[in-house]
This record gives sequence, C-alpha cells and structure tokens, in this order.
Amino acid sequence: MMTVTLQEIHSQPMAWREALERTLSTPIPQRPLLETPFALFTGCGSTYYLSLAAASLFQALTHRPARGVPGSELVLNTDTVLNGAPTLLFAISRSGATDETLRAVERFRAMNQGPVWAITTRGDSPLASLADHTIVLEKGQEESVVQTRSFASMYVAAVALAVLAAGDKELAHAMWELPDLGAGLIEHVHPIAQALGADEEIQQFFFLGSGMLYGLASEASLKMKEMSLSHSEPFHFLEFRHGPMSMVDRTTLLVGLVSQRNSAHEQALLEEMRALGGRTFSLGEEGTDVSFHSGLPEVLQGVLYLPLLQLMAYYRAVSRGLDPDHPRHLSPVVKIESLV
Ligand code: F1P
Repeated sequence: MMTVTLQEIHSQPMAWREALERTLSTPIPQRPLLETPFALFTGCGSTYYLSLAAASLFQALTHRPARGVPGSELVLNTDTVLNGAPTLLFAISRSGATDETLRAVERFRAMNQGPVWAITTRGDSPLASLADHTIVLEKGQEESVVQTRSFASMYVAAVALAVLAAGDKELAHAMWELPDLGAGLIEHVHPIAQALGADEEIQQFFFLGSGMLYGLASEASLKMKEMSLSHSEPFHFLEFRHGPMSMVDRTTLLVGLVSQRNSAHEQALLEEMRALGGRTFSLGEEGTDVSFHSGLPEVLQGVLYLPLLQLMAYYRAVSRGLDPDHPRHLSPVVKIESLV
C-alpha cells in the first residue's frame, strides 16, 4: 500500500501548477511587490528554510535587500531583524496556525513596518485572516506531518512572487514548464532515490548547497532527520572544508545541490571529499549524477532538486523500518501558548 507521504511526494507537480495559477494568472496587488524596499520572509522549520531560499532568490532577482528569519527571531529578537525600512513581510506556513509565525506577524504589525502577505495551504487559517493578502494553495495541503508537496508548492509560489516583483515576463512565462518537467523527473529519479535510501553503509548525510540553494539543502537535511532519524547536516559548499570535512569517512554521503554558476568550485569540493574516502552524489542542471537538462534559467531550477531529496529520505525511513507518515515526536503544528 502506498503511504500518504509517498502519494504526496508523487502528486506534487499538480500543486506546483496551482501555485503558478494563484500567482501568475490571478490578479494580485502589484504595488507592495514592486515598491517596498525591503522584503522579509518568515516561517518555522521547513517554512523557515523556505524563507531562506526565497529571500536569497528575491534579492537576486529584484536587486532589493531581502532576508529570511525564523518566526521566533522576529518575536523574541525583533531588533536584530527589523531595520526601520518599509518592509513587505511574507509569512509562510503550511498550516497557517503555527504560534511563532502568528506572533511574528502580530509583532511586525505592532511595529507598523508595512504589509503582510501570507503563503499557506489553508485559506481558513488564523494566518490568512491576519494577512493583507494571502496566496492559498489548497492542492499543497497534506495529511502527513512532514512537509513535501506543500513545501514545494509554497516554494514555487514564492519564486513566482519574486519574478513578479522583478517584473520579469520571460521568467514568468518559463515557469509554466516546471510541472511537466517535475513529473518526468519524479519518474526518472524514483529508483535512484530508492537505492540511495536503502544503502545501509551510509551512516551520516551532509547536504551541500550555496546561494539560492542553501535553504533547499537545509530543507533536504531536515527531511532526512525527521523521516529517517539519521544524522544529517546542511552546509554551504565551500564551508565544508572549514571543519566539517573532519567527519568524512566511508560511511558518509555528501549530497551536492550543484549550481550552474559555481559548478566548478562545487564539483572540486565533492572530488576532494571522495579523495578523503567519502561518498558523493550530485544533482543539478548538467554534468551531475542526476541532471535535470531543463533548459530553464538557473533561478527557476530550485524546485527540481526537491523530489529526489524527499524520496531519498522517505526510502531511508522505510528501509530502517520507520513509518514516514508518523515521524517520532513530531506533530503537524507546533503550539507555544506562552509565546506573546
Ligand atoms: C511548520 C512545521 C515545521 C515542522 C514540521 C511540520 O509548520 O511545524 O516546523 O518541522 O515539518 O511543520 P507550518 O507553520 O509551515 O504549518
């Protein structure tokens, strides 16, 4: 029987498509997107990592500063986050009900810093009622605790908003190719992810990604922890030489989310780690163990990395006798009543 998690991973391209429909072919307010000088993205756990990925992409595309922070930092360390500039806050939450994210939005509102936009799968959530504008992605909704389809679809929506904020019509047009590319890719990578996930020799994972891909490497690492209870950490590629490489041995798998712009540096790092006895697996547009060959501009490729990484964590869990639908200690929504 197919688990809920596996169904959700497999069905994600239709949720990507909905994310495009809700952003690119639905009228949305343009002024805050085009004019607010600073963009802040916030969320918790997976949606914090999404915030990191989205902020770096937003800044690269719009040439306006953007930052991603955990909701708890906006609440508890507000002065380290807000800089006084008029700000567009993107609050991202699958459930729209995580206390830290809700309190973050309230704190932001109290500081009168600017508009709040939400990206969520739940239009009836507390977050949606707090926000000035909400992108609702019903097809991203999930039964499982661990975010897979929801994450990818909310990420696609965030990329589309950055593309709109940059006013780049060509990129907006090119994004529509993603769902079909994703569907083909999922079929192609499934057996590869299954084999890697079932490989009992691997004891620890490092997910490497830089620039716009660091947030996605962090999310991949979280998937591996949550679903399979395996040791797993994310790093920027070149950071790995500055200490973490002391951990490398033959039980280590380094998974490289290789970029196009820095592929020579990133591949060289992976090669060095192989020389130290580690194992590596790379994915990217071309010249990697799994290559997308999407032909899309690099800024749009991020979501293509996700299915293989999600499937690898899933199959690692299954091969360890764990139930990916019911991860240990986790619940779909974290509530902290004492947070004000
Ligand atoms: C985020 C969250 C994550 C957690 C898990 C379930 O919720 O609670 O913190 O790691 O993956 O989701 P949300 O605010 O996006 O609903």
